[in-house]
Amino acid sequence: MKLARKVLDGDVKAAARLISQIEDESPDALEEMDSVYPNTGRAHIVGVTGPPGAGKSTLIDSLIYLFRNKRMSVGIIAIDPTSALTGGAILGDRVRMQWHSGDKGVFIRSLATRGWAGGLARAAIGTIHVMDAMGKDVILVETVGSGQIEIDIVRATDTTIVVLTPGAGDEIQMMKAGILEAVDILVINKVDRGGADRLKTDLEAMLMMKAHGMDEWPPAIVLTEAVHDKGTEELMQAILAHHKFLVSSGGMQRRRRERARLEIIEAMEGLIKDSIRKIDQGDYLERLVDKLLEGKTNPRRAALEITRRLTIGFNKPENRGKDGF
Ligand SMILES: Nc1nc2c(ncn2[C@@H]2O[C@H](COP(=O)(O)OP(=O)(O)OP(=O)(O)O)[C@@H](O)[C@H]2O)c(=O)[nH]1
Ligand SMILES: [Mg+2]
Repeated sequence: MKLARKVLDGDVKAAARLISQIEDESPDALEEMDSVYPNTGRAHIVGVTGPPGAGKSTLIDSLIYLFRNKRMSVGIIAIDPTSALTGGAILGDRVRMQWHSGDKGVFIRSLATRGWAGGLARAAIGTIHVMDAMGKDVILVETVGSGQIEIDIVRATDTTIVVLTPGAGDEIQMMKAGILEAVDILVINKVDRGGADRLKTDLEAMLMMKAHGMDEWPPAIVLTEAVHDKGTEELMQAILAHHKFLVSSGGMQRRRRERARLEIIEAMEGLIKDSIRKIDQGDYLERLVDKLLEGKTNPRRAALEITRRLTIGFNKPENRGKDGF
């Protein structure tokens, strides 16, 4: 519980260590998080997604300044599912964003894939909670691409920003892949390259097809030139306006509920995967394999037998504390 207490006091080093424990799925982190969870729910969580190189980090860099000017503290989480392979993008983000490293109101953390994608989503949500408990007013989460991780992160945020650039047809494809359903603010960046109006018209047409009820937020489209810091003030205003809308419409509560549900499901998946791994290591599975080969069981019956055993395992008093059962 020692780290958590320091995190609640805004201690950056303690927060960094706790996040590493979360990434490593350390049992210590579980215990620490017991003290963190009750102190969350205050921050505005903003997801910034879009294709590689769209200008997400450059925009976030500007947003940090703008929020700091309003005396709001900021947390940044840069998630790169490919960095395990390339190692490049996150380093790039660090180099740019370390500008703010002397500022106590800014906390930046990168997360990379180590294992399965669900693990990364889990680590991201844990990191969001840590920054929230530290007292950050806004937490910006940058993700690249359009894979499952995006969808999971989008489900974990209050406001979803999608950054696009003119002249890229495949970006529209990404929108069709489901992100459009969740988008709150669409940014067309690199307006200096030309073709922004055309993209804007296309996007407006797509958004028109999405039905909007009276009590729904109509997605905003903001044009920016991140490298020249143009349009970024409008982007910040759109973020603040969406936050205000969420609070007054009850949408915030709905999203938080969805996030809590996602976390329980992630935790269940993790628990079950761990158990399967354990069973895979013992000879119990081998005995079932023998039985199957001898024609004494079938795969479904064997799986049911394992599941029954798991349930018993979860309910054992000595496991109760550990796994939260
Ligand atoms: N011409 C122009 N270039 C821009 C603009 N905004 C960003 N860039 C450049 O685009 C490149 C990519 O910018 P980043 O901010 O790293 O983009 P990103 O979306 O974070 O990239 P990844 O994290 O690698 O996916 C950089 O060289 C930026 O300087 C803009 O408005 N106009
Ligand atoms: Mg980036």
